[in-house]
Amino acid sequence: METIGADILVRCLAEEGVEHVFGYPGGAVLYIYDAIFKQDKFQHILVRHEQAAVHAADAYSRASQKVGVCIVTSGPGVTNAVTGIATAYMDSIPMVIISGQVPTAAIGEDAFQECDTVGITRPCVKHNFLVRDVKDLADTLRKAFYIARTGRPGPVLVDVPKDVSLQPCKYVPAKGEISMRSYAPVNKGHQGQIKKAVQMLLAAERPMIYSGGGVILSDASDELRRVAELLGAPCTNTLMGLGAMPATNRQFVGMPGMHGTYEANMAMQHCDVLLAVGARFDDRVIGNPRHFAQNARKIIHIDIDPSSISKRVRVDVPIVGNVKDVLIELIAQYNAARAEAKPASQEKWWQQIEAWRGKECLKYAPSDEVIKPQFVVEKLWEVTGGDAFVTSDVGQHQMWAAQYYKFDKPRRWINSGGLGTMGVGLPYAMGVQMANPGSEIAVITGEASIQMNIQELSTCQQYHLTPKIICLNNRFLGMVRQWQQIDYGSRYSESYMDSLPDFVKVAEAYGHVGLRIERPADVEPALREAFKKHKDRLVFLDFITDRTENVWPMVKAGRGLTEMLLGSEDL
Ligand SMILES: Cc1cc2nc3c(=O)[nH]c(=O)nc-3n(C[C@H](O)[C@H](O)[C@H](O)COP(=O)(O)OP(=O)(O)OC[C@H]3O[C@@H](n4cnc5c(N)ncnc54)[C@H](O)[C@@H]3O)c2cc1C
Ligand SMILES: Cc1ncc(C[n+]2csc(CCOP(=O)(O)OP(=O)(O)O)c2C)c(N)n1
Repeated sequence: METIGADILVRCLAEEGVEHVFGYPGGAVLYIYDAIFKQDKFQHILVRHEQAAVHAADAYSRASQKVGVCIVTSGPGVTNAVTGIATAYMDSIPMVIISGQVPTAAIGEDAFQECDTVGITRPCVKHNFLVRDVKDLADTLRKAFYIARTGRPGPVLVDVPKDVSLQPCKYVPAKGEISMRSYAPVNKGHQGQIKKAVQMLLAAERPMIYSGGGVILSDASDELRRVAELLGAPCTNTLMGLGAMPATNRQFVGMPGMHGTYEANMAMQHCDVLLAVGARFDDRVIGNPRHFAQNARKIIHIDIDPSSISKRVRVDVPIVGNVKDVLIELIAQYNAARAEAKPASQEKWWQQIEAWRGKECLKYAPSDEVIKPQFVVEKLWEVTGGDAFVTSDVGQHQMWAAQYYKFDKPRRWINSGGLGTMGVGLPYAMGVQMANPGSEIAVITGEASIQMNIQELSTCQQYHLTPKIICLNNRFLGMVRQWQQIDYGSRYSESYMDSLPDFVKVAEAYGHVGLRIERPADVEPALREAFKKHKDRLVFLDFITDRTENVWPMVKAGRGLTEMLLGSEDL
């Protein structure tokens, strides 16, 4: 039956099993919105700013493993969305962004609300398409979903000119899985390479597992835990991998890197075999690469993207493939091989790790007078039984959340690692709740970050979204202030937060509950009130915290991974 482009688009989304779409309308997408009005397969969530639509769709994916979907209009709709797209791209999140475009005949004419969407987004998408003919629309959308979720995942944008959404065409349902000659990601790892890795691991006296976001994206947390048990090795999770190995497991040594634990960084530096799984040797993780290379160790690197391998650090055994497939094969081969070759003893290695752990690098000075931000996160963990979905913004609060909320499950910790985008916290919570209705959700944020998308309190009211906002209010751009204190002679250039609103009143104005907490003794009761008494309300908890608390440990930019500052006494 003949229909129009907009209707085909909507049917393709339903075909992909899409249940939620985040978006904001405008002239170029009005036929699409008209088709949305006439369907009942998915719910559209109207945000208050396009940036938030992309972040919400991104978090929807992070929390559910589905492809997130959003729709924006041409011109400013697209440019507003770019920060969200780049954020998802840096963290390899599968998403499809549908953007409206001016009619094909007007492209290049400086038409009203025209921008070169394909050009603007090219460096921050996995792929993008401009659909010029309605006959290509369905196939293009199917390819977009396929590219977004396979291989190294990422955002894919489909630009749809207004006339294409109106052109008549026949809708033909999809026939089987897409195949593309020019795009064929490899899932299974090379058997010979896996064998080499197994031999190396069997001989290792100081093995170390360094796992990252790729484990979560590949849904391979169970396999990771099995490998860790089999090897008996310590395991660290990057900021993007938290929850893949349960934080309460004895073999977990904390996060590595700039604000990682002493024991994780020492083990990364001093191991003899490093098994890197779905992690990309980011500069915030390995510190100065020359310092990292000083210690001789063998590196095995499992990654689905060949371009990630030996990009920042030369590796000895590259294994290109999907983490889950490769770990399953590695477990089988390891079990078969260890019958003949006994693994080397790790007794001394574990004595050393326990000695490093004994430094208790995350210990902080408690206070009865002023609220310590770390204390709030610890209490949040207790009150939520360690089982909440936690989104965060970017800054010191993000690091305290990562350090003190012990994530035992994957996809519970939702934050922007690669781009480090302030303003994601609240829209991320919206996406998480749409994907997991009924779950407890906390947004750990700062008084600066929350103001970057605070208008979304209105979206939360409309769709009855009820995250608990934990604002660690230090009246500073805290992370900037910390760097200025340490590296710029305490010259606090423009890093204070003046003229702050009364967040309690702001929350109330949007129809929510607001609480201000100023004393340590009130922290736990306030959290209980928010999560129990106001279970079905959005609660904004404004915690007035210690102004000058710093995040420790810290590896300064450019320094070696083990050249750590453990506290202000090291300054
Ligand atoms: C203020 C701030 C401070 C930070 N400090 C730290 C810090 O102290 N420590 C820290 O760890 N991070 C820190 N980060 C985060 C850091 O910037 C990086 O985002 C993060 O370290 C990258 O994590 P990752 O290596 O796990 O890679 P990701 O970005 O998660 O990349 C995943 C890798 O896995 C691969 N992959 C994806 N899917 C698959 C699959 N199915 N199979 C196989 N491979 C796959 C990808 O190709 C990629 O190479 C900080 C960020 C901010 C904003
Ligand atoms: C969009 C954006 N602009 C600027 C920055 C740089 N930046 C990183 S952390 C930070 C301060 C964050 O302050 P706040 O939200 O109050 O959190 P705190 O560090 O105090 O916990 C800034 C400005 C950023 N990451 N993102």
